[in-house]
Amino acid sequence: MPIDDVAAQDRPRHDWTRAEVEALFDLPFAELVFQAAAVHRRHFDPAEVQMSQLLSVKTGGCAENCGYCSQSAHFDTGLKAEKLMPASDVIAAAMSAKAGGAQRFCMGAAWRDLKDRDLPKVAAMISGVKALGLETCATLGMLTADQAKALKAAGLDYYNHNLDTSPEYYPTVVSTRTYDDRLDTLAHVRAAGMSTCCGGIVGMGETRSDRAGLLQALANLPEHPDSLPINDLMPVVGTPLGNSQPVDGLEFVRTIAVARILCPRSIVRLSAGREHMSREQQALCFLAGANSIFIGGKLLTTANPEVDEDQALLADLGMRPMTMANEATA
Ligand code: SAM
Ligand code: DTB
Ligand code: SF4
Repeated sequence: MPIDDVAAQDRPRHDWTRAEVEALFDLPFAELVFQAAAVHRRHFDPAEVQMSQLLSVKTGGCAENCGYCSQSAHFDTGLKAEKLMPASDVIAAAMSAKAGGAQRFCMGAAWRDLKDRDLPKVAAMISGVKALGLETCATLGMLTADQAKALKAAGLDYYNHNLDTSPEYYPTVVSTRTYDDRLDTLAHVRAAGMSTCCGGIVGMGETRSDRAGLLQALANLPEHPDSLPINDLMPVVGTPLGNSQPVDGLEFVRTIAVARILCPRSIVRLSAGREHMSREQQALCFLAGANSIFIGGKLLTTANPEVDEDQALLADLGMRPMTMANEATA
């Protein structure tokens, strides 16, 4: 194939129709994974995996009613609410995450929106973590345009704000905010010059068409998310989705594969849910184009594989940490 055609085949598209995305989902499994793996190899070294680590810097008591979340004040999940952590404790946790192999440190707060009074403390955490040589990410709920600029100025590289599911299924999962609220915050994050981390959750009782709708919405954003996390629901007792039927493992792999095809240059994260996935399912996800994971034994409030387990998995698969931009010339 002429070089121009090779380049053109993965030109970012922002005009995907639902029918096109559903048609990808409907491909025979091996054909879909083969196509996704081919896209993956054109843009990334398939042996490389980016590693992020999460810390809940403010836990529980959240005013939103996201039906999947352990931290919503609307549900009795038995989680103990905690105040915003001191910046020094967050920086100490980031230091040990770095020692365990993390490349990006993601600070999560159970807030509906960031309050200006908390900005100085959050900014101190961000600049302290950045000074350790880690990439910084935060997920703090809705932001104003000015708050996004302030976080960028403090050294924030990524902001996580998920669309979670299709626009039409969203109101059945959360009713205290709208899809448009999410899109507004994402626009502020892009305008401030930060990278976006934006994805969703499968296994919330949604249909395949909803999964297609989520990926369509992500791909049709003005810019593809820089990081695209696909979470498999961690069912939390006491939440409305605590008894959800788990999504089939092959369907989860399909979701990763379609994300990779729609957003060829995004880092696609095999996010929450690895705790209940086999090594073989995770290997299929990597083959289908996932190239990022959360490491450390805990996500925000729920379990994640231990570091030694992941080291063994990656060694057995012949995979290694992704070369980061700031290391490329070293
Ligand atoms: N409060 C902020 C917000 O909602 O944007 C940040 C924290 S929130 C916990 C970040 C994301 O974690 C959610 O958007 C959702 O996609 C994911 N998440 C939360 N609970 C989850 C669960 N039980 N299983 C899988 N993913 C979950
Ligand atoms: C994302 O998409 N998943 C992460 C991160 N972004 C913030 C959060 C997963 C949370 C899983 C449930 C918990 O541990 O509370
Ligand atoms: Fe609050 Fe975020 Fe949990 Fe929703 S997902 S209840 S906004 S912490």
